[in-house]
Amino acid sequence: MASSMRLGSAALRSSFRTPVRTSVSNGLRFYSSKTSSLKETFAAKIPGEVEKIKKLKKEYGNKVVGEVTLDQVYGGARGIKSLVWEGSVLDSEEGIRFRGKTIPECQELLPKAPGGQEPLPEGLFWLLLTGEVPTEQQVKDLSAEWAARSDLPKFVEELIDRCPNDLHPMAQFSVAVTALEHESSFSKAYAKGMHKSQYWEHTFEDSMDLIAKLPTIAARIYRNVYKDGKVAPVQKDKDYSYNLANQLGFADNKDFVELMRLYLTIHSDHEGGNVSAHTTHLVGSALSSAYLSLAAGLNGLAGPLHGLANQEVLKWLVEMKQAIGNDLSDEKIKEYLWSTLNSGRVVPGYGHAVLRKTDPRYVSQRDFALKHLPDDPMFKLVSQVYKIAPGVLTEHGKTKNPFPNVDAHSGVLLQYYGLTEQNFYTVLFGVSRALGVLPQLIIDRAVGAPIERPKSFSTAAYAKLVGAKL
Ligand code: HAX
Repeated sequence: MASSMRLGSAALRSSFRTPVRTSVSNGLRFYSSKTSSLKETFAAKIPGEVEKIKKLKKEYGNKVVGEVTLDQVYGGARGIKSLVWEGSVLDSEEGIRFRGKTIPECQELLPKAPGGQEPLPEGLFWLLLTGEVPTEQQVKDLSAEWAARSDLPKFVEELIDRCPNDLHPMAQFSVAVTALEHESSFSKAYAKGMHKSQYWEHTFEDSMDLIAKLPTIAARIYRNVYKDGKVAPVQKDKDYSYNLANQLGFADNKDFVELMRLYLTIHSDHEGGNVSAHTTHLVGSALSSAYLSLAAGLNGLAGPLHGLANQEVLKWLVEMKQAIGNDLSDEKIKEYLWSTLNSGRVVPGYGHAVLRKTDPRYVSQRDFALKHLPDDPMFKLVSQVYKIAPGVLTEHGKTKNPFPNVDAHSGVLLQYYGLTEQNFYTVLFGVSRALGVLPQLIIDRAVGAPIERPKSFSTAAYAKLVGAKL
């Protein structure tokens, strides 16, 4: 690995000194000098990052960073330190920081659309990949870049169109992203015989293409399943979130567009151990392309204990509303929460594997609701649940975290603007998640991260290891 890092750094230094303007170079596509601006910013950082890791490993490589108990082995690897994730770190009390910045700090620092108040997710992508807050112009260029790359191959459009309407939107999403493998610059170059130093560039190109196409894929699924099947073309002069909102059919409402900007920013990254992030990273470690890696991550996001919880929450809230009507008294909410728990189900949107306080992603969505929809009956219900559920869950005594996570709020915001089809919600989550997991995939390939291969044992072997007689 060390030699590939050395070669990578040298090759990068020479290949990125001058802006690349050609449309095809060494099998890599460059759309304009603007493209290389993000690429150059990132490329300039690689030698330093590689050096840092090398030094850390050389000087501290044999230091112990933690111990592992048998409980952790059988407990879903909770808390075991074994992953590297540069974009974000999750503190159990404080919540997520993106490159050291809290959500409110990102809301303040990242560029916004003209007249907008929420950050543009383009800026977050830049921050996650490079560690730097981009300028407004850099973000504008990135919006244009993604719009320019957004066309879907015909066969992918047809593939989506042929999916039965009752195939879950997340399965359709995964099928479409997997099929884009056909376009993979990485896989084509690998098949021809590519040098390790080029891995990251092809991963970068694939990631940029993939991210650019996600809104069109998402909108095509939505319009096919729930509307007339017609998808508006991407507007090349508009930002990513505007285009997603417009293609879904909701851009007439500028508050919905703002919601998309916030939503796509805050759902992107939540460090490396969650199922979608870890899966994308793991599959990528086998040198599967960005398309195959993200598709795998999306399949994990589609599970009800992970991303699908945002669909489950709204379904659960709607059922609760039907059951209790307009009586949102503490007693009624408490009763409903207990009926959920007593039927052996989890309260969706509550609890977390790492967090032990209210998720700041929940808080930022609550702030949005307080600003834009304070009188919405469903928001009032969500607020009441927020007041009562932590006490009930604490009394129930199982969950380590009785507070709400990101999924407890998102559905209520979407339904307020008319996007009521809950089964679609996780697709939006998936579009956002790509903006968090793909920067790490590019970084993985740039620093020469190895194929992942933790050790497993059988129960009999663990018993022997700890000296147990079973
Ligand atoms: N309602 C009822 N019981 C809950 C609970 C909840 N919201 N959260 C946890 N528990 C239970 C667990 O099921 C577990 O019970 P058993 O011992 O009987 O298996 C016990 O409390 C201990 O769990 P934990 O250690 O607190 O939580 P985990 O790390 O095992 O799981 C989960 C974390 C998020 C999966 C869990 O809290 C949960 O199922 N929450 C509801 C679903 C949800 O909101 N998922 C989205 C999480 C955020 C996310 O990934 N978004 O994409």
